[in-house]
Order: sequence, then structure tokens, then C-alpha cells
Amino acid sequence: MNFEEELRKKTEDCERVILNFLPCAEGYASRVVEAMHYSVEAGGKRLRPLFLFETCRMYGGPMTLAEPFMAALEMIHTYSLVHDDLPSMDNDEYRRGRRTTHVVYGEGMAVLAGDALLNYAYETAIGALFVAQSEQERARVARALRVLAGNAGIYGMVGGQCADLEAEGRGGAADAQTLLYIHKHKTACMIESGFRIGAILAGAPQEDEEKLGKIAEHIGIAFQIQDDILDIEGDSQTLGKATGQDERDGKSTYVTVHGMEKAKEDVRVRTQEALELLDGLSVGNEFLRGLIQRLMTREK
Ligand code: GRG
Repeated sequence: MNFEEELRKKTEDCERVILNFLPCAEGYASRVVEAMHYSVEAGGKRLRPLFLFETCRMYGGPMTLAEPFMAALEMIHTYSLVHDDLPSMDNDEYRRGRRTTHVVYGEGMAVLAGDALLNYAYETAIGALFVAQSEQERARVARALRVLAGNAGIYGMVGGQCADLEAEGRGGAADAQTLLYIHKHKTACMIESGFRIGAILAGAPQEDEEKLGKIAEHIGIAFQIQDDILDIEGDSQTLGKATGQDERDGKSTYVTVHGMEKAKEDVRVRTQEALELLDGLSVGNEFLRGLIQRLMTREK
């Protein structure tokens, strides 16, 4: 199997896991559950659960613990996209190649669908405590829950989004240091959750867990820089969302602060740093290596 086939197969596997954990639409809450399904089933690259699966697998961890966390991570990621697209935030009409949740279900229901996804993510991940086979596994699940919540919250993604909104309120201008804070927290933290939770659940050596955290930071920042590049040079059809949004909103991005050439160079440098750290782990993962390389040239 070549890399592209393997990626497609693994993405489909992740997709199955995620969809399996979604709730059934019934009773008075059925409309919000329908909106949850709509936003999750729209697709997406499923990168964060894929990172979680791969790091857990490389240390021989139990998939029974990894799967609820894979689904939970994607639910949190999807909630953040649903809320980010709202008229009070970025006001976007297209995401993942289809109309955004608030366009289809109305703004109130989209807020609720995001809230529901966030809550259901924790309900789902907590489920791992009940399938853990030993005290040691339960302790790992507890640590993983702390990483999941911490990286999504005020010291993670929400903190990054807060700094981003404030920069927009100042007319979009963010200096290089603020921009790095935004990228690290808004984008890299959720990627870090994938890498670290997989390692924690599998009981990876502490040294490796720390290296995986650094790998995730490099990849997360490179991923966001590439996102800023694609907003200028990308194709909206391929991306499944409109381009030119940052310019429309007068936002500072890695490209406006550092220039296109440096932005491209930094994607390359951070990817290289991540690959070198990957080589220093106590176990290898060729697929992960291929995936990290592939992200450097991603077009969506
Ligand atoms: C509302 C708390 C809150 C946070 C929103 C995720 C986010 C923070 C905003 C979305 C806009 C954006 C550019 C975020 C940076 C992270 C990013 C590039 C998200 C898109 O991730 P992909 O490309 O999306 O993995 P898919 O659709 O493939 O899952």
C-alpha cells in the first residue's frame, strides 16, 4: 500500500470511530443532535484523531482507550469550527465544502450544537474510565482527560481565540510575539492533544511524551502558517471554504507579519525540526513521518 492509500484508509477508520460515538437523534433534543451530526459528518481531514491513533499505536497502547478520546477530540475541534464560523466571530458561510451549521440550522441552534459537541466530547472521553482494565490504565485516562480539557480551554485553544479576537478589535494588528501566542494556542494545542494523549494512554516513556509535545508544537505552528498561506494562494474549491478571508477581515497573519517567502521557509524549517525530533523517539513510525511531510505541501 502506498502512502496515499494508507492515509485514505486510516482517515476512513478514524471517521468510523468518530461517527460511532455520536449520539442518536431522538425526543426533544433531536434537532440539536441533527445539527451535531451535520457538522461532524461534513468530513474534514480528521488529523487530530489520526495523530492520537498513531501515537497510541506506536507504543502498543489499547485502542479501547484511544477510540473515545479520538472521537472526543474531533468533537471539540468541530465545536470550535462551528462557533468560529458564527456571525459574531468570523461569519463564514462555507466550511468543509458545505454550508456552515448556522446557515443551515440558524444561529441559536449552531451555538447549541457547539455547546452540545463540547459537552458530549467529555461524556465520551470519560467513558474510557469505565473500560480501563486496571488502576494504571485509569490513572492514564485521568491524565489524558486533563490534557484534553486543558488544551481546549483558557490555557489552550480558547485562550488563543481570545487573543485573536482582541487583536481583531484593535484593527487586526498583532505583533510577531502575539501572533505566535495565537498560533500556539488556537491551533497547536489541539494538535498537541492528539500527540500527547495517544502517548499517555499507551504509557510511553516521559522523555518521548515531551518530545511528542515539541513535535506537535512545530507541526501546529507550521499547519497554521500553511493555513495563512492557503488563504492567499489556495483554491476555495479544494479547501471547501472561501479564501481571502484574512484580508477581508484586515487580520494580521504570518504572511502579513513576516512576508510570504519567510512564511514558506518557516513551514519547511518547523517541519524539519519535527522530523528530527521524531527520529529521536524510542520507537519509529514511518506513516507519521510521511504524514508530517505531507502536511508541509497540503493544499486543503
Ligand atoms: C471558537 C473557542 C473557539 C475557537 C476557534 C479552530 C478555531 C478556534 C478557529 C477556526 C479557524 C482557524 C483558522 C483555526 C486554526 C486551526 C485550523 C487551521 C483549523 C482547521 O483545521 P483543519 O484544517 O480542519 O484540520 P478540518 O475541516 O480538516 O478538520
